[in-house]
Amino acid sequence: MSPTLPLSFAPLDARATEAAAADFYRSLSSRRTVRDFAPTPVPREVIEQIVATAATAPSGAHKQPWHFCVVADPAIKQQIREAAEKEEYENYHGRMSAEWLDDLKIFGTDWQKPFLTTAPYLIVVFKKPYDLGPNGEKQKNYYVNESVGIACGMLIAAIHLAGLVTVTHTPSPMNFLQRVLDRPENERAYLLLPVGLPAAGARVPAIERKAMEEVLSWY
Ligand code: IYR
Repeated sequence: MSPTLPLSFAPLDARATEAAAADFYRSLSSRRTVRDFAPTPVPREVIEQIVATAATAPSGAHKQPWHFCVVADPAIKQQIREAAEKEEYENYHGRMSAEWLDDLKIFGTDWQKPFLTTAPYLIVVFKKPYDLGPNGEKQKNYYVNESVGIACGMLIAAIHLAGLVTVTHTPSPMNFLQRVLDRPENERAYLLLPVGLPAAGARVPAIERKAMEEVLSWY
């Protein structure tokens, strides 16, 4: 039997549980995806704290199959923007279906991605389908998409609760990120999150979330 520890757990009474759940809902429900960033600097410590929070996510066999690259260097941001816009140009001019383009109309997106250079940081999340052992041998990871997806959800919540904004950007294909950031062969770019403060006067689409009865069924 491997070693165990007593669980550190602070129980809440029923009323405190209800209040805590409601407070957390209120905090997260004000989150909006933002595409217009202010160039205002954000302390590195805040970003480090946010990434530390994401890295507390549960993962298959506790393999923690993620790596977070934070890009603050303007030259590297510019390189990423150029490569992403090249791919997005192709997406918007033939690779995406008419139905897809129609679904995106309300967001007003196009192939240009100025947020990749205006946001003070780009967090590029990599997934690791396998780890490399001391002799370069492949060590399998499990439920990698689920694990990294959960970590990204926690990252987005941490960004929001720190008073910052982001957009979940998935330039497609995004393998150029592995090359630009010179990442090892066992890492695959998973998600790109520009992080910072919203531009003055930033606007967001007038859209609503689904009603509870559409998203929840009790049995
Ligand atoms: N990746 C493209 C297109 C795009 C796709 C979806 I689905 C969105 O919700 C938003 C955009 C882009 O970033 O413009």
